[in-house]
Amino acid sequence: MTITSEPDTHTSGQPSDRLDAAALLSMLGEMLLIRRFEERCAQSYQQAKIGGFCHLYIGQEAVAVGSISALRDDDPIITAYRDHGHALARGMDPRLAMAEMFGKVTGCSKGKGGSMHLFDKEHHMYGGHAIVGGQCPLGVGIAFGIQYQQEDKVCVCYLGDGALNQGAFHEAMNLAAIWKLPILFVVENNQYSMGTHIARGTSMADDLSVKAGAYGMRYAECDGMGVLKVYDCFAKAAEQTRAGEGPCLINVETYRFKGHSMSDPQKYRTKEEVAEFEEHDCIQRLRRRLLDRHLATEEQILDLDEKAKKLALEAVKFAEESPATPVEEMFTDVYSQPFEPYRRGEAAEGFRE
Ligand SMILES: Cc1ncc(C[n+]2csc(CCOP(=O)(O)OP(=O)(O)O)c2C)c(N)n1
Repeated sequence: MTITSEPDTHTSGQPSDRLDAAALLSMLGEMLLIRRFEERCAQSYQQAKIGGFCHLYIGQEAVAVGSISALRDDDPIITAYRDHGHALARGMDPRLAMAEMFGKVTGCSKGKGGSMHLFDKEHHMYGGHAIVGGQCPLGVGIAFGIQYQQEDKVCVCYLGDGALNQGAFHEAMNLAAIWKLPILFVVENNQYSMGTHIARGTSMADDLSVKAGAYGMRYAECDGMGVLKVYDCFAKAAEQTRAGEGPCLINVETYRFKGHSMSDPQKYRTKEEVAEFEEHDCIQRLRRRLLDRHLATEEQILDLDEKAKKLALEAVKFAEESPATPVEEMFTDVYSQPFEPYRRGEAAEGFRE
């Protein structure tokens, strides 16, 4: 499977054939919002307004937007720390996402999670997890809940290619397979795990289907620089899982245009390599398709971009003007039960009763 720079052409009879111009423009708008939002994140980080870690999703927007567009609104998703794109594609208010990164009390996790722990229960986005592969068993738990309560939902669990080599991933794959859980494991295969190329750190890197085969699980793969390719792949995989066919491992080939995190000198790859992948930019591919097929005008697309820039700027303003998270918040939202072992007295007594 190779990444191409073709403007999202594909054979007919695909689920995306049913998407009209408005739906395609909406997908383009979401990808633009993620891109512009992240450019503001980078700027704010450089201005020391964002602390801690910050991992940009720029280049990978088609993965979150294409996959989430193919799901139902209440299908739960869970991901790793490169989570801004998933949160926005899921419908999180960009202001809450930015305020979270600024450590403000108005953030989606009251400023206590930061960039790596965006969370939005209302939009069925269950994090943002910093431990590589840690979201996989959690995703299996969500999928088990769906099955146990006989709900008509599919959980989507995103992971980086680096997580393929974590024990947690394999334990999660095993349980999902033997219990036939409604979950899609999605490898956002951007080829690098920090500075390690997948070919150097992962066995059978050129054929990840063997990882699914080892667990008797379905496997699919798609070009992650084409939002409609991603959409088609997920529409089919989700439909099969919803029909009771169990989990699926999906390998989405993509590329991150920026460093692993904000502090990455990128000595492990050449500028030429990055430039080559930038030629396949998912935003440009969908833009070209819309223009070539006369589904949108240049002006409409520019308007969308202006809107995205405005929303990103408003998010920064909102975050800047919000109050910092007060220190007392350190002890709230730690346990779901009112048992707080670091506090003696009434709360703990009440819980024991
Ligand atoms: C269990 C664990 N080991 C190591 C780390 C340090 N670490 C943070 S990100 C990362 C690379 C993961 O790469 P990948 O899964 O491919 O995701 P990507 O950054 O490409 O999105 C590592 C090793 C960690 N967070 N958790």
